[in-house]
Amino acid sequence: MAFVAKPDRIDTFSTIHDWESADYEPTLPVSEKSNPLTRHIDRAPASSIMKMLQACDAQMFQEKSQTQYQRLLSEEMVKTLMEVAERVRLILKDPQDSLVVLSGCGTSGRLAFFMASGFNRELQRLNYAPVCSYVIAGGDRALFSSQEAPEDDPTLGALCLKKVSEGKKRVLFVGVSCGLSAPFVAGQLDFCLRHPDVYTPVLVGFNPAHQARKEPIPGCTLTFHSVVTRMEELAKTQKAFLINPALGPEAISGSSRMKGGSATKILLEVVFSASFSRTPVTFNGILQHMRSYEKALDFTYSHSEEIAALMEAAGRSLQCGRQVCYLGWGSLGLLGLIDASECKPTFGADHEDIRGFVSGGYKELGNNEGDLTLMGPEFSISHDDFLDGVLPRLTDADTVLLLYSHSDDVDEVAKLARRVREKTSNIHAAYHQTDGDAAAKQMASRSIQTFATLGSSPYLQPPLQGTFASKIRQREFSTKLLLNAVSTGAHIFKGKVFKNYMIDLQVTNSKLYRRAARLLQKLSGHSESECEEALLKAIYQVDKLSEDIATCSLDAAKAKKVVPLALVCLLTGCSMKEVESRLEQQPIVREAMETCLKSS
Ligand code: F1P
Repeated sequence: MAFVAKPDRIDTFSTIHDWESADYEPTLPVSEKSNPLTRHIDRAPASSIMKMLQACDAQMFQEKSQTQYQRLLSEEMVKTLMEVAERVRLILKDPQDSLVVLSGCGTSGRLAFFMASGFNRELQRLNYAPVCSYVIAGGDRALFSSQEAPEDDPTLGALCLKKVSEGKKRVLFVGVSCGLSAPFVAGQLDFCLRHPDVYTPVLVGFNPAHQARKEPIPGCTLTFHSVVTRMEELAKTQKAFLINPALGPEAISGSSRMKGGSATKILLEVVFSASFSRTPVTFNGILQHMRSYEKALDFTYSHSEEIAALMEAAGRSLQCGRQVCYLGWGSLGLLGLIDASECKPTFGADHEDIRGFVSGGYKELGNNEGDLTLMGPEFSISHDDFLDGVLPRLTDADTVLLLYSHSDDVDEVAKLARRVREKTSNIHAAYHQTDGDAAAKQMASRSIQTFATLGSSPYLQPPLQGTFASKIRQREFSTKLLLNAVSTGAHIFKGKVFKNYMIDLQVTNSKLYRRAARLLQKLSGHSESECEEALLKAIYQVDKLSEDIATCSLDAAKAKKVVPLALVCLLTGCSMKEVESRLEQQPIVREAMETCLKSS
């Protein structure tokens, strides 16, 4: 049987219309649509992947067109950001009884942690009390490992929010769900709406309100959409706030860690830095600050050639079953940890494939639950852990990427680099220099000498504007883009992407289950119920479904290559075991799928 992809209506379609057209994938919210720009990303060389990612990221800053969509730079959006910034100021005036809580699931929760920590550091530097807290679905273990199941639990969300804000009289709650979809966040927003005397809810996401998820949440009368509708009503009197510009579809369909994560970082940083400043919050101030991220984006992609070389190096390592390690300092190190942890649910990666390590480990992070090292190998995150557990096994087939800036201890960087070089010549660095002062230049030239023998090493020096803090944040933004490009590209080379779909995603919560079922329908042409049946069989690795499987928790489902298994079973009618052994013979999932299908 030939590979039976459903006739791809979009192929001809997108040349005429773009994603904003009302009839482009009309049943999908923007955050789940496939991006016409990246349809052939799975077959592209690194340089073309970089061009596609650049074009996709640039969509974030496109101005509002004639369509229904609010955009990042829309007037309404900027005004809402100003209003939220004023609310943060009220919290700062009364730190004893007030609190800001940032919360989300997966990447959104990790960024909530990342920003809450960064904002608190900045507040202390400015002699304010640190008023920011974070909640991540699944607790701190979800900061560095894939824990998607708690995302489905609205009651847990509300409980966690209640716990973190116990005793406070005024709470500004910022819930992030890129797809306006996570029940955990819906539960938190509902809790705020039921306690308006204390809580003001702010929702950050990247779909218009009418595209919020309407799927019923088991055991609960809420839907994400019903909560958003209530918020819209209250937003008219500024008792709730919706920050939900459309960014355009992700480069890899549904991969909200990319643009979704980037825009979350931009929006919240713009709001919070406006509120921390001693000058009035102004429309132009907010707009200019957002535009500075656009400059940082352009600057980052001006280094596309070097980033493409890093992507190729990382891809070669993954292709031969070896490892990519990010060794970072400060917040750049934390971004490395975050990028690495996202690869598991997105690409079905093993936690060893791409790993992050940060100098100082948990001491540097200051997370709620402290040192998690004893929870297992995934939670070993310090450079010492790298030296003890990974360095001895490194070879030239592994890729190491150092992430640091001129304000880090460059001697320490050089020392670690020397030790890594003894084991592998495949070492690279993404180095940021933000100031033109003499000391920084001297340090930079020292590090350039140190790394003269390194592989591709983009020296990132964005034309930064603004305060000390905003320079750091743009440097982080630039690093996030670089890391997302490297890990996405490397997994494309490993065959984990088909067209622009993640074909080996982990199916560990209801959103991912729906996404997988939809993909099966698209690729096989089979009915919804047939695809769901095949998916459940693949998840639980059985040829016949029993009654109780439908009620099983997806959390318990740790099967690998679920979507490829289900697809090949659907199209060939072969047993699970047969398909499994065929897939094992070809480790490149994309090719395995095609080979199996052609030969059946
Ligand atoms: C949250 C999230 C993503 C993750 C995966 C599962 O999405 O955990 O961060 O990559 O797709 O969902 P959202 O609530 O921010 O849309």
